[in-house]
Parts: sequence; C-alpha cells; structure tokens
Amino acid sequence: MTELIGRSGSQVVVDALLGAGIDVVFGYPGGAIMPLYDVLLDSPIRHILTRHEQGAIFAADGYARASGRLGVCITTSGPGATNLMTGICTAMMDSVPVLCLTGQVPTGIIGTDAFQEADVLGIVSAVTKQALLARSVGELPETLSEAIYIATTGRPGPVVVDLPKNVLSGRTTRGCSGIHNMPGYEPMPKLDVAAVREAHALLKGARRPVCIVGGGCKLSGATDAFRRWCAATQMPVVTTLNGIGSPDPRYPGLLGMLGMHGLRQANRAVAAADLIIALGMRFDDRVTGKVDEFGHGSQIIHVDIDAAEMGKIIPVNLAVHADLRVALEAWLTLLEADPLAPCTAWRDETLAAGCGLQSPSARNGDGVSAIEVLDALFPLIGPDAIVTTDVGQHQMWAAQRARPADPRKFITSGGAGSMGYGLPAAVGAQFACPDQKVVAIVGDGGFQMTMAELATIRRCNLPLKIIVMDNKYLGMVRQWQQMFFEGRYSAVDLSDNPNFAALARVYGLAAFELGAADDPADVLARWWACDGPALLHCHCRVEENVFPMVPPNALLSQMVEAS
Ligand SMILES: Cc1ncc(C[n+]2csc(CCOP(=O)(O)OP(=O)(O)O)c2C)c(N)n1
Repeated sequence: MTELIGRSGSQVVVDALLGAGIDVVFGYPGGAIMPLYDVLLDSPIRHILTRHEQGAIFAADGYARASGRLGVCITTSGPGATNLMTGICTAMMDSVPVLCLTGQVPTGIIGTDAFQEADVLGIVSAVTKQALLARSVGELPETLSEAIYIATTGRPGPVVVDLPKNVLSGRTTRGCSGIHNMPGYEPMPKLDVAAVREAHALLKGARRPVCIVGGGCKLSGATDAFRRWCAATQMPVVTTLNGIGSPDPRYPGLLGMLGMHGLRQANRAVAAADLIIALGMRFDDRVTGKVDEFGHGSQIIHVDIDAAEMGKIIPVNLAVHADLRVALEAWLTLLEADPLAPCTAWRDETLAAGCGLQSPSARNGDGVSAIEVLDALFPLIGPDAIVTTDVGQHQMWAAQRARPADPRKFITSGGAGSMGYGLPAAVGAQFACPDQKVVAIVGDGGFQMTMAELATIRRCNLPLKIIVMDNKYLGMVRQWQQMFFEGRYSAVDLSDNPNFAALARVYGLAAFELGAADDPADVLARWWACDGPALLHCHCRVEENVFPMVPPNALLSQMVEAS
C-alpha cells in the first residue's frame, strides 16, 4: 500500500477554518462537495444541517452579525450554490463577513454543462466582495487564506470560494501560510488627522449638528468610542436601520431611527440640521428620502472606511476616509484638548418634537394590534435579548421600538430587505451566543419562505423564541397598494394561512396563540417563560399601517403621521 503524501484539499479547507477559529458551519451536502463532508465528519467543527441552502447562508450571516466573527456556509455545486444568491446579496448589502464554500464539478469538465455545473463565479461576482475558484489543490491554501482575510478586513463582506471536486480530493504538501500578497487591497486607510481637525472645527461652528450613525460603527468595533464621543458632544443622534444599538440606549440625545419609517424627532432633526455628521453609513435611499434635496441647508461630514461611498449619493463638504473607530479615537483626543460647549439646548429642542410612535389602531375585532404586541414585547425581553426580524411592516415597527444594549443585538436585513431572513438568522445568532436569549420577529409572508428551519431549531433544541405577526397579508406591499395604488390589492392576500401554532407543534416546538380576545401581556409572558423553542402565532389586525412614513421620493420633513 502506498502511503498518501500531504493533506487532501478537503483537509486543507478544514485546517483553514480551524485556523480562523471557526467551530460551527451551516450547510447542505451534495455530490460535488462530498469529499469535504467526509472530512468534516472527523473534524472538531460542528456542521449544522439546515433545510435549505438559503437557511444556511442566512444562519451564517446571523452568526456573523451577532458575534462579529466570520460566518461560514457550505453547499454543493449547481443548485446548491445558486440557492445562496439571495443570502450573498444580503450579506453584501449589509457588509457581513460570510465565507461561502461551494462545491464545483471537477476542473477537467468545467464548461461542459456537466451534471450540476453552474458558473458560480460568473453568477455571484456582482454581489460578492470577492469570488475565487481554487483551480488546483496546490493553490488552495493560499486561496482560502486570501478569502478569509478579504471577508473579514476593511469593509467586511461575503466571499465565495468555488471548490472543484478533484481539488477537494487531490493532495498537497503545502499548508495554510496565512501570508497575503495582495497589492492594491488596502483594508485599513491611513487616518488623515488634518481631516479630523477640520471636522472638529466644523462641529465647533455648528449650531444645529446632528449625527447619523450606521452599521459601520459596529463593524469597525467603534461602539465604545462612539458612545464616548456622544457623551463629549451631547449632540442629537439618529440611527439607520443597521445603526440601531450603536448609541447607548440611555443616551439622552438618542432620537431613534430616521428615514422612510423613521421617528418624527429623528427626521425633523435631520431636516433642520445645519451640520450632519454621517458615521459609517451610506445614504441609502430609505434613509435620505428625496436624494436631490437631502441635507440642503446643512453641511455634511462623512466618515467611512470605503472610499467608494464618498460622494456616491450625496455630495459632502468633508469626507474622512477612515476606519470609524480610529477616526473617533482621534476626534476624542481633540475634544479632550478643545472641548465643545455641549449643544444640549438644541438637543432638547429636537426631543421636544416627540417620537411620533403610533398607538395601536382601534380594536375592531379582527385581531390583536401588532403595535400593541410589540409595545408589550420589548419591555418584556429587555435590552439584552438578541432580536432578529424578517422584512416588512413588523420589521419597521420593531426598528422603531428596539433599544438594544448593543448593536449586535438587533439583526435585520437592511440593504437587501430579504424576506425569509429572520428565522434562520436567529438560528445563527443562537449558535453565536448560546447563553443569550434570541427572539425572531417575523411576518406571515417571510416566515413561510424559510419556516422549514423549524426542523433545524428542533433538532438542535435551540431555545429560540419566535413570534409570527400574522396579518393575513403581505402587509408592507398591501400598505403601499392602499396608499399609492388606489387600494387595488394585487397578490397580497394570505387569508388562507395555516395555523402556525399547530405547525410548530408538528415540528415539536411549544406553541401559543394570541388573538383579539387575549391579554397580550399574559400570553407573551407564558411564551417567554418556556425553556426550549417556542413559537407565538399572533392573529393580527389585517389592515394596520406603519407610520410615520416618508412617501417615496418625498423630503424627510414631508413624513406622514398616523391619522
Ligand atoms: C425575497 C423578497 N421578496 C419580496 C419582497 C417584497 N416585500 C417587501 S415587504 C413584503 C411583505 C412582507 O409580508 P409579511 O412577511 O407578511 O410581513 P408584514 O409586512 O405583513 O409585516 C414583500 C412581499 C422582499 N422584500 N423580499
């Protein structure tokens, strides 16, 4: 018998994952990736079998967002890989470090329309930070080191490594060197201290400054520096959807989320500001309202790690191309040496507008108000629970109310707005933080896109708490049809939804129902007290709308409030 020399490609993959500190991966096997699954069996890495590849990547994404570490998912070639598309796009839009390992047909038959062949690199390259094909087992160690480095540094993002079957089963004596020779990739820009000084000078001259903080704050590990900066300036602070949790929830200047479904005081403050300080955010159209007129009458400072974001949507007066934590630390030094007169009078003026949170619509017997349920939910779960959401009305109501202790405790698909995200993301978050409470808030539409993951939750006995806000409609689309399409409801009816509590019981979860006749506080308390996984099916009012709302292409100051 000849002795096998070196390590197999599959072993090299496992070595690279272990070297990166990965102890759990999410995936779904198939033909081309079988050599890797064979080696995984003997490795210390825990593999979680989801029930769909989209569940695997959303779980990897939720894991990454909750922990700040790299999330990993594995699929086979062809349909296994293409099922990742929405998840890759979701991670790209919100800058989430996810490594996707996709099986590929052997190198010798690539391009022949072989069984389960798909041009994965061609398909994903527009929505990944990087997509790589390992062409030989010899180059695999370097390819994997590069992939992990790119996914996790600078502005993070998803990286795909396509792994032909013969590369996985071939052998090499080369190990993972961890050496990166990537001229042109400069993940950490050098701080321009003069630019920070200029920012400080602009701030000193401002009378109505407002800060908008985005997802970049948590991504750069700047939460602590940002909170000290808030304390030093006392300025009004608004957040984007992904910026929720970056300000200390007890910070007196916190005005909440801005934008299309932002709070009254947040939108009004930004509309009235004479200086907008945009930190780690990218002026998404859901944030700016009418782009052409955003920030008119104010100066804008933009701090971001990605040079491509500077001036991309909004012309700014001062661009500080920097890692946000580094920039804020430098700014704090300036603030210490040259303190501001804290702008508390202006801050209190912004707060006086009131947050504009909606009250539940009048009880009309057709269900419980989603607003009432969420108003009761957040005080019950407190600031330390991790909340994931799906996409739609429930997401916006949750975003308006959530005041998490930390930005990694509010997890939602922001830029992509991908339905089906909430439940599998909660699975990943629970693996990332096994000792923390995790709550998935989902709509009846989005839940039905990935509800097969109830099986994963049961098998792993994850103590997740799931709340399905069932308004028997694709609620957010119905709201738009009501407001902007003359009430012509097209393809939004879900009135024949199954009983989700019964469904959850079939999967082996504890389940509860909440309807118009029930006391939300009582049912929520019983659901929350369960030790294991538990689902709450809320039969919600069918036509509740989310307010405030800035109509599409309107100014933030033109937001519509509940009538
Ligand atoms: C994958 C995907 N398909 C379609 C949409 C468009 N969309 C946005 S919100 C929404 C309705 C969501 O309905 P539901 O899950 O019931 O939540 P609700 O709005 O009622 O809270 C739809 C269809 C989307 N965001 N994602």
